Amino acid sequence: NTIKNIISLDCGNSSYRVVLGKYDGNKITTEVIAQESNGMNKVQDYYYWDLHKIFDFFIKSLKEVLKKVDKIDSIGVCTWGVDFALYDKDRNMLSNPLSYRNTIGEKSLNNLSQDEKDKMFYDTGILCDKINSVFMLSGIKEKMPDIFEKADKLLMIPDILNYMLTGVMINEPSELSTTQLFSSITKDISLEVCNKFGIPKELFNKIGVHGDTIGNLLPSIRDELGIDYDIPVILVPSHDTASAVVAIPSMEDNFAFISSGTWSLIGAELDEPVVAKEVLESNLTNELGAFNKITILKNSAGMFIIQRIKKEYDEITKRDNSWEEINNIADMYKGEVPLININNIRFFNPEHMGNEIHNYLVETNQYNGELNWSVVIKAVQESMACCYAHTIDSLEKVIGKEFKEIFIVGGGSKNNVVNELTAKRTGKIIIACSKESTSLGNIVVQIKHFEKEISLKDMRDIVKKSIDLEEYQVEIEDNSIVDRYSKLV
Ligand code: LRH
Repeated sequence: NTIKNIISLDCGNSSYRVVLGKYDGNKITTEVIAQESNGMNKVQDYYYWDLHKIFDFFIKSLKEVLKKVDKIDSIGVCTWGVDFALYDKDRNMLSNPLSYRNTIGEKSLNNLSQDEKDKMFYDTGILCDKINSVFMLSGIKEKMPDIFEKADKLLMIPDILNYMLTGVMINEPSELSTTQLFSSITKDISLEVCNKFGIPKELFNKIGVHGDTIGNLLPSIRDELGIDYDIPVILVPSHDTASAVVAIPSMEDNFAFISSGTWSLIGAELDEPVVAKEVLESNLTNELGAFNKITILKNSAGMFIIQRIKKEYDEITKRDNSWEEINNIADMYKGEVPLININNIRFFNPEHMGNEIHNYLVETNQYNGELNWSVVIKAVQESMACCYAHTIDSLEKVIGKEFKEIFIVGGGSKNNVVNELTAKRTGKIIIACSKESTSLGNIVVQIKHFEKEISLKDMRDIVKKSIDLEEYQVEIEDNSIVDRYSKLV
C-alpha cells in the first residue's frame, strides 16, 4: 500500500479539527474527520482554554479515523500562537493555559519605554505586542507568584498536545517565536529578553527541528486505540500561521499572503528577518516560519470581529443566521462607507461588539441613529479590506518588492465579500486557496518523515496539485477610502 494516511490536528481560536490527508506520492486528498468549536472559558477573573477537552476530542477522532483506514502513518499538531502552560518539576501542569485575551500582561508592556520596546525588537526581530507570551509570563510572575515559582518547564499549546501524545517535552520554533522570548535573528532563546523580565532560560526545552519525529504515540494511547504498531508524532511548523504559509501554492519565492482566521496575518516569506526602523514603524514583525524561513507580517484582527457580531445578532434574532444572510444585511446599506480601525484596542474583547462599533461610528460622526446592523457589518467588511490594502502597501515599501497577487489561506478565504473588497482596495489579483490550509501545510511537512529529501518547494508543488484556487480581480476606480483608513491607524 503506497498511500500514506497522515493526520493533522489543527486547533484555532474558534474551532479545532482533525483532518485525514491521504498522500499518494503525488498529491494529497483531505477529509475533515471531526470538528468542534473552541472558545475561552471565563472562570472568575480569568479566561482559560480547555486543553484536556481538546486532547479527548483528538483521541475520539483518531478512533473515527481508524474506522476509515487500515493504518495511521503519522500525526502532526498545530495551533494558535502565544499561549502556554507551565509545568512543575514532576511534570504536572500548574494551571490550565490562560488566554491571551486576559489583561494580566498589560502592565508589564505599558511600563516599557519606547526605547525599551525598540531594543526588544532589535534583539528578537519581534514587535512588542500585548499578546506576546513574555508579557503574560511576567503578569503571572507578579499576580500568581506561587505558580511562577513552581514552574520548571514551559510548553506552548501545540507542545502541550505533543507532550500529551508522546510524553516528550520539546519546544517547536515557529510557535516559540510568538513568545518574543525567542529571537528570529539568532534562532534561539533571547537571553536579553529573559533577563529583562526575570524569566529563567531553563523553562525552555530542547528546540525541535521541522520534519523530525518528536516521539511515538504513548503505549497507553495505542492500547486505547486498539492498535499494535508505532505511530510517529512529527514536529510540523506548529504555529498555525507557519503551517498555513507552507500550503501557499506559489512556485515563486516572493509572494504576499493573508492567513485569514480569527486573526488575519498579512505578510510575505523571507530568508532573513528585516530588523529595521521601517518595520517597527509599519507595525510589522518577523515571525519564524517553516524550516527557518521568516514570515514578516502584521498580526491584525481578522474574522474575530465579524464572528462576534454574528453571535450577538444570532442571539437577538434567536436563530443561527447563515453567513450569506449576514452578508445580505451589510448589502442593504447604501450610504457612505463607514470605517473603523479594526485593531483599535476597544474592539479586542468588548462586552458587546455591535454596540462598541456603533458607538465608535457615532463618536466619529460617521453615523447617527439607533444601532443599525447593516452599517456595523458593512464597516467591518470594508475596514478589513482597507487594513489589508494599507498593510500590503507598507510591506511592499519595507521589503522593496511589489506583489501582483495575494494568496489568501485559511477559513476566512471563503468569505467572498471580503475577498472581493480586498481585490478592489488593493488592486491585486486575490487568489483564494484552501479553507484547510493549516492542515494541508501540517500534512505536507509530515511527508518529510517518509521522503527525507523533499524541499519546501516540492511541498508547495504537492499542495498546488491538491487544491482548487479561486481568483478575484477588480479594477480600482477611486481608492480614497484606503487613504481614509490609513488616517485612522
Ligand atoms: C492565529 C494566531 C496568530 C496569533 C494568535 C494568537 O491563529 O496564531 O498568529 O498568534 O493566533
